[in-house]
Formats: sequence, C-alpha cells, structure tokens
Amino acid sequence: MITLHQFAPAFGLPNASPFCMKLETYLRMVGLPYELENSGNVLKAPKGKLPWIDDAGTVVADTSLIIEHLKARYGDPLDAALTPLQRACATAFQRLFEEDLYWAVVQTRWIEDAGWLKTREAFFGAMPVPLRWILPPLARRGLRSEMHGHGMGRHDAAQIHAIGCRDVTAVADFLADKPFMLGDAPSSLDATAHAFLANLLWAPVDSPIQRHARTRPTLEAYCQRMKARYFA
Ligand SMILES: N[C@@H](CCC(=O)N[C@@H](CS)C(=O)NCC(=O)O)C(=O)O
Repeated sequence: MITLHQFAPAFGLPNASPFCMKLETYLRMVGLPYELENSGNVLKAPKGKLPWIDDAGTVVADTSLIIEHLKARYGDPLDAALTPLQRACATAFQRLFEEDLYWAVVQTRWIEDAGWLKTREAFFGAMPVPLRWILPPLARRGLRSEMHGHGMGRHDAAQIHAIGCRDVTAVADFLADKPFMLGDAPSSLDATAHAFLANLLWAPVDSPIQRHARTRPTLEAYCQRMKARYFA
C-alpha cells in the first residue's frame, strides 16, 4: 500500500498545497490505491517538503521523483504513448507551473497581508496553541527567504502579478478548447495543471492573478472536468 504524507485538505480543495494535490490527482488518474497521512509534518519529510510517499517500505520524496518511481514500479498508462513533442511540452509546462507560477502564487498567499490571513488560518488554524502562534511567522519568514533565493522575491508585487498573469495566459492559450493539456487523452501533465489551476481559481485568495485566470472560462471548465472525472 502507498501512504501519501501530505498537508490536511484546506480551502475547500483536496489540498491547498498544489504539489500535494498534484500527487493525489496522479494517484487517482492511474487508479493506484493509497492511504492518506495528513499530519502535515514537514519535520518528518525526507527532504523537508511535502508530499512524500512510503510505498511498502520504499520512501520517495518530491512529486516528480515519486511519479517516476510509480511509473517504474506500476507502469505508465498516462504517458507511455506520448510523442517527443508532447513530452517536450509537458516538461516545459510542468516547469512553468512548478518553478514560476508557484512562486507568484506564494507571493499572493504568504507575502501579501490579505492572502496571508487566509493562508495562516488554512495551514495553521487547526494546530494547538502554542504551535498555532509560533509556527506561522517562522513559516512565513522561511517562504520569504526561499522566494528571495529563487529570485521571484526580488521583484515588486506588481511585477510578480504580471509574471503570474503571463503564465496563466500561456496555459490558457495552449489548452485552448482541448479537453486535456496535451489533447484528447489525459497525461500526467494534467495532474500538475489541475492541481495548480484549481489552487489558483478556487482558493479564497483574491489576487490579480486569480482574477486574470477567471477571465479565461476554458480554465474553469478544464478544472471542473478534471474534478468530475477524478474527484467525484
Ligand atoms: N519539488 C517539490 C516541491 C514540494 C513543495 O514545495 N512543497 C511545499 C508545499 S507546496 C512544502 O512542503 N513546503 C514546506 C516548507 O518549505 O517548509 C515537489 O515536487 O514535491
């Protein structure tokens, strides 16, 4: 049995962490049975980040490495038939979501005060005192420092919003009216796309990036389609 270690669900989403939601979406897409361990304890995570899995004694961290492990052990029903061009597009869009749009959304959730109030409640609200008081400022400071190290944190808020909006435009233009990111059939890229887009569209964190995403109805329709298919 696969145990998926992640944060507890929040924001009305399977997970307020797009990386945790990506992995759970992938597991559902390929039909692998799993059990959830929602403690959200990053101190126990092998690489200090969630999610990670324990697959019958094999511990793997990082969603991309986990998916590689699952493909190697259980087969690859989603991506095996992709063309080199589709693989190239999948890699490029995965990087857009995970290495760029993610940090723009971190800005709106963790750095900007209005978003931070919602994020603090979602991630730490259920914790007992004094953890509920001690952890939020430490985590926020950590995210600020990570954003600075990444480079995104060196831009001002308007510049970060503009970067996020450009990412959203690229996704919406590429998706166009296709049912899935790479065409008529789902691929593992859809686990990433669904998790990051649903987190952007549906989390109760207003931002220029969210407002921009909501101007593109195909993104909402795509997320509803994925939700109906895999989270009904
Ligand atoms: N590259 C990692 C990224 C995972 C990640 O950034 N997880 C965040 C939650 S969205 C986390 O655990 N952050 C806790 C921390 O940095 O302390 C993956 O694909 O799994």
